[in-house]
Amino acid sequence: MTPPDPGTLDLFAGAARDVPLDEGAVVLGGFARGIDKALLDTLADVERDAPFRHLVTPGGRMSVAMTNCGAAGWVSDRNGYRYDPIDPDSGRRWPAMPDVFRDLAKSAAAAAGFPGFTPDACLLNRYEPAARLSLHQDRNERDFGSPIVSVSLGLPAVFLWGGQTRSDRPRRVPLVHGDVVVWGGPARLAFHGVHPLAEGHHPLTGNVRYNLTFRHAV
Ligand code: MD3
Ligand code: FE
Repeated sequence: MTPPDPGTLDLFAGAARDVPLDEGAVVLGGFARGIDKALLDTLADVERDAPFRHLVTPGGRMSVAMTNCGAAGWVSDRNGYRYDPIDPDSGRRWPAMPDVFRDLAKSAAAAAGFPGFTPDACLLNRYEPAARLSLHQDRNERDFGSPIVSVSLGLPAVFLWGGQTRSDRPRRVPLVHGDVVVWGGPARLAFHGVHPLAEGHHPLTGNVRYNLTFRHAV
């Protein structure tokens, strides 16, 4: 038996798979699929200027590798987290946010009911098998009135959608290549995380999942 190729297996065969998760949160199924190669080529450009690295948080070394583009980038060290216009590894500004990234983020936000989204920070996450993100809130941005737009590329992942408190039992939401999720309004400060990535092979990314999150941070 040949395993299905995740690049061509499409159970929904082009049909929209838009799933409301909660008030203010919606999965735009496959929204970025048509421009996946452009996104990955552009990601490679960003990575050339600002390589992925494993940040250290007050809780230890992250299994997810990260980099940024845009006017500010999310960084962390033993003392805590912040948005910073300078990449601490290079001492230079983060790469500018590419138009193909910004245009996608703005059109996804508008499609989800958040017109006028002006992202100024894009955090790029790279998951290799077993990499995970424990339940957290994103609250380092100055403006909780703006949504966050997230784009999944490469291997599938199980996203954990918690509630407004850490103790709410999280729901599991599968996210696949090309899915875009928009989180705003009452969903903006929900707890969320990502299950350890399963081994796999994606035709465009190999054994890796990328996630881009667009934020209005500064
Ligand atoms: C819900 N990234 O970078 S994207 C993160 O798949 C992060 O790499 C995950 O959580 C990933 O902070 C999840 C979905 C996401 C991003 C931000 C959110 C969901 C969110 C902010 C508020 C609520
Ligand atoms: Fe997050």
